[in-house]
Amino acid sequence: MFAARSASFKHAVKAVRSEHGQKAFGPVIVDQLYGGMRGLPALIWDGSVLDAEEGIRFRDRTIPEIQEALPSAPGGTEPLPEGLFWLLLTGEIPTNEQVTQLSKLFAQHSALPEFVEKLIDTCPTTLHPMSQFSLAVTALNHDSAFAKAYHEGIHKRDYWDPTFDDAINLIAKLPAIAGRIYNNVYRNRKATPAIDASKDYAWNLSHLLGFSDNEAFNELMRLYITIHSDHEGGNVSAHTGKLVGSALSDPFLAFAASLNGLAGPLHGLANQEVLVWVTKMQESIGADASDDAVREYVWSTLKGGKVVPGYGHAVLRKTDPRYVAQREFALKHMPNDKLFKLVSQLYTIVPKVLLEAGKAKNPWPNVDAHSGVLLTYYGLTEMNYYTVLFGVSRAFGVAAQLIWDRALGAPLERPKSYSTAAIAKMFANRS
Ligand code: CMX
Repeated sequence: MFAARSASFKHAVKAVRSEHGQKAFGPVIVDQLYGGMRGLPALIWDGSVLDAEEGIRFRDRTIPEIQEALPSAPGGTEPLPEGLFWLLLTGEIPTNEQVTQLSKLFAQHSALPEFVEKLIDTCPTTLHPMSQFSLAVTALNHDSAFAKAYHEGIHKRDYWDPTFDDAINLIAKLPAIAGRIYNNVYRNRKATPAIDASKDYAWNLSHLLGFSDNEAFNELMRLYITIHSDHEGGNVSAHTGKLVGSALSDPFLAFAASLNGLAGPLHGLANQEVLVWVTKMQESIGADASDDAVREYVWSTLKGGKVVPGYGHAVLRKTDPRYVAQREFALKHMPNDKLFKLVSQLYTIVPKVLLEAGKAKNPWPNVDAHSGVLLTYYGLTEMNYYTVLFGVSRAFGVAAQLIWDRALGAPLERPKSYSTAAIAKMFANRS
């Protein structure tokens, strides 16, 4: 089915390129070279598109639309991430039966090679969970179907096939890795339970962390993994995966690189940073602080030359719909939680301070401003673990992108860099 779909999409790409391939996309200004390439049109990814005002659309569907359209677990309402993966790959909403098949496929491939288990167990518990995560994912390349097929001389047109196998294996094994890291670091190396093949992916992740008795937490994991999966192609983790994959590094190596980018505080690690910051704020000004005290604390963060974590975005110019989805979950499940009230209080204060400070182009909260409070409510209080959950989710987007890149024959990425002297010379005689 994927083979037929990608073959017909190849024709669509060919048609666009033959009609528009030589047209200019717009001016590139020197500031974009120095300014982190903001807004530079440079990549193609059809799975999701980010609009500055509206937020993310997965295959042209907003978050509320996918919440409505994707299959849920029996008795639940939140979308199953398996459905999102299906949507990213095929552009179609799967049936309940198709999603169940995918859950089973992931469960079937969930076991880790023994040496990877040992590798994780060898890590000191003081090593950041994201570093352990990235190490383990890198090591999975030992059994990469793509690397083996490439070595054996596979034809280019068939690259997507072993990439697909690797992608399924990658996503399937992440709960076992994430669970083992969690139990080693925070549960005194407690044994991680086995996957239950009759359950969905998010339930199993929750189970391996020790939270599956609480159905509301399982629902949170379903929503969490779905909305963190993909955020168009240009963000650090998605782009890194694509870039490293473009060298025909296999999906394990490419996604490990994504994880290393996600582990940065301006990207995924912000979900850890938000809780660290909020906790310090509570220690400093008390749990029931007045708006004035909170405002002053936000100002002191800015004056200390630090960012307010969870606020701002390189593309978005409105409140992140992923924040809104999590806020709605909180309003439904924990409206009176103290920390949720503080997060809501920050929502009314931080944007005004950032606007007054006058630097941030977007003063509104992003996805990371809300996730930690939800996890804390259910007892997952270990803040420096939070980005691992983001990482499990991000694999769904990066893996789908890698499969499509191999199917479309995406070339090696190689943009051009310039020296400052070259730029100065280039414009020396122009007014
Ligand atoms: N707090 C303080 N200052 C901020 C800010 C914030 N939340 N957001 C932006 N700014 C500052 C920038 O640091 C920059 O300052 P300098 O000119 O001194 O370098 C200035 O405002 C302009 O930045 P921008 O164009 O608005 O934002 P960028 O595209 O450069 O950066 C981002 C975007 C997300 C890195 C930035 O908003 C930020 O650091 N936010 C806090 C960290 C965070 O929440 N990251 C998670 C993003 C979502 C994700 O990827 O997971």
